[in-house]
Amino acid sequence: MLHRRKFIRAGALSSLASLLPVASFAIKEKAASSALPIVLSTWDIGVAANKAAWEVLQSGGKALDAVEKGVMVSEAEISCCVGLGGNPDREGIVTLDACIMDDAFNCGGVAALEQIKHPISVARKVMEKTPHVLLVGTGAQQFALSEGFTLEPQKLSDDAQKAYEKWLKKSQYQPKINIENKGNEFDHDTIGMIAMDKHGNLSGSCTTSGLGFKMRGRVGDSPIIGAGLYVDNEVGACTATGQGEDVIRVAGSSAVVEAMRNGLSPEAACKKMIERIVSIKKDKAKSIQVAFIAISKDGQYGAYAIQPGFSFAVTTPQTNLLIKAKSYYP
Ligand code: SD4
Repeated sequence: MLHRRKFIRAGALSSLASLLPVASFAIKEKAASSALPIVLSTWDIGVAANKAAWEVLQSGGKALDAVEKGVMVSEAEISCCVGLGGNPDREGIVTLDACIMDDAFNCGGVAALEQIKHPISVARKVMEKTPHVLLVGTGAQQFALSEGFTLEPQKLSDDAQKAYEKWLKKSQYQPKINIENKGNEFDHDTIGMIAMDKHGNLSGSCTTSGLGFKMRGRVGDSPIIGAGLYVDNEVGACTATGQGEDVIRVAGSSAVVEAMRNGLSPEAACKKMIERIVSIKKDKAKSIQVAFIAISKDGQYGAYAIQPGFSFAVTTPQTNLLIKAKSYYP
């Protein structure tokens, strides 16, 4: 159950961070400790996820632990589309993608992982226990089992079963803006989370069941470091949601972090990448959604989307908000 009511919708506040003067890179090195810790995550499902992350952060825990614990809430929620409760691919099989990145360029991911409840935790094991960054398919599943994860039954949730049966009637691949799954605007198939702990260290996570009714074997941006997630502890962190193919082609999250390195605020950096995607897609941009959220090293945060309807959850010592992001199209 989401805890949306506890949050204030504060669209106007989303611009506050970007109104702060752009700090020079040297100043950005000094995190504004009064604003720490901070955690941001995508969509309304971020509200419940932030709550779990906040428990780690406020007790002095590491951002890396917070971003893992936080998104595990969404992965475990069977009525949510992020984990095994999500919509399947065209063959009727749920495949999960996830990645995680810490404050020292350590990173790990899994893609097309089946029957494992917490892909984010497998991604963390890939990061910590293997010489690799990304494991996919049966190899990722074998690795998970060898690390003590258990195999869940290959069964669709009731909602996903209904959605799949409906989809099979036409078998058309046509994602709907902001409603990639289940037809409920509060249910999303992806959560990206970025956090800075009280020591000023950044980490991020991203986990998804991917676009519903995707081709078998399709992998989106979410498990790809630089696309769905990027963290540079000297500069900032970013994660993405929406049409993964269009995030991958511009190395979206990495590009947002680079824009912050060049002095843009988090919101301005997200906006710049959204504008680039729109200019690449031309007219087709009208029918896709992509959104970025970002935190800079000095504790500013921001977001930007192609379409209206994207919200992100922000928790700091002073705030606990669900913010409607600004968008390219009104
Ligand atoms: C993907 N980026 O698999 C994910 C989907 C998503 O909200 O973010 N949906 O392409």
